[in-house]
Amino acid sequence: MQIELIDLDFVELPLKAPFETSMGRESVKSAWLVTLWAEGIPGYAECVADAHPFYTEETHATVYYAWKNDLVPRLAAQPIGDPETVSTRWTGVRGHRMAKAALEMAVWDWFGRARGIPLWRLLGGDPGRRQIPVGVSIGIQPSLEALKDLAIQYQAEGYQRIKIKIKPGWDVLPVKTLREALGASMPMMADANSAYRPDDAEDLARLDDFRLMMLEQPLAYDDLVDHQQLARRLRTPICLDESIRSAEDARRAFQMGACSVINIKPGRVGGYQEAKRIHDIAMERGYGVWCGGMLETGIGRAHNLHLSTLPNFRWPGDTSASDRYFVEDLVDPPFQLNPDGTLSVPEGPGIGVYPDPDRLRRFRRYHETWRG
Ligand code: OSB
Ligand code: MG
Repeated sequence: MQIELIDLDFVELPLKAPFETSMGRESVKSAWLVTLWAEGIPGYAECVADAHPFYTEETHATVYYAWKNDLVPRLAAQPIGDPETVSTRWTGVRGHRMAKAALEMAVWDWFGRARGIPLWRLLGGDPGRRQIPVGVSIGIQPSLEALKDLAIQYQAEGYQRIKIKIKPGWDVLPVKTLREALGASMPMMADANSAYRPDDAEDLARLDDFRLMMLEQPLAYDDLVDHQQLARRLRTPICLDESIRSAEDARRAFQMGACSVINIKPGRVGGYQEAKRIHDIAMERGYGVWCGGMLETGIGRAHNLHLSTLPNFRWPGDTSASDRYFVEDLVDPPFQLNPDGTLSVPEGPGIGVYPDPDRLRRFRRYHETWRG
């Protein structure tokens, strides 16, 4: 394929309820949507960068300039024969993984559409995994009562695992409350988004009483060493999110015992190719992964479901149904939770969904077209 045109759409979708974490509070989901055009066929992806550099350092602004100055000129310079080769176009360009990922993932979607096959096939997914087990990630709530009500509601809807956001002062009591409310057998976990310091190990060890499946990213966003020390101290397995940006990070983390699980988000690690490498490194070493989320619209959600068909995605993902986030998603029909707590992988070519034109018009705040 030779990229002929790129449509950039900046969208804002109101969230049903604000999402609060140790990093802050969000009431609106904003994102760049990328559409690559070649031979009259589109390739869609959503960039997971946020407005502010709280989760990683990337923002809508850094993504825009990385695309404009470095990534798009390299990508559009010559035809692309195979989506596996996309990352070789930006050899020497450091960082900007979310910006790289959106372009690479749009190329993968394009190849799926051009060949008339669903993306999961192109990625090498397991044909037996067409329904993806999913959980839900619950933000910090105004009260224990509110948390309990929400978790019970999601459990009743059929979500297979409940994850809650924690921070110092909102950890042991919320976890204890939920364990009692949801019952001994409900899979539960907690995500701190780097809210703790190594000195907090004693407090974190109190979470060991509640049989959490894992504790996600308790310490610094760029750390492996302190997590290694903490992992020795806790019975609860450590899962890393922010700290793992590449397959090399994954190799180091497993080698030193900094974690025993990785939350894979293709946007965080630079795209599908790197995500697959991390998946494979974990599998070779006997560890599992699961697919995280970034409150994506239906476009990013579809991408995450296709990735989750790979065989070593062992735990329910954060890819919840559209109505957990939005009154109206960008895609129509929205993603719905099956009664067995799964989301179905879309079956059409590529990611199998596209932005609804009417909704895109209503949610779009800015548009730009680039010619290749
Ligand atoms: O740390 O996994 C995270 C949302 C935004 C940024 C970071 C994270 C999250 C979530 C929610 O936990 C995942 C989702 O429901 O998409
Ligand atoms: Mg996380």
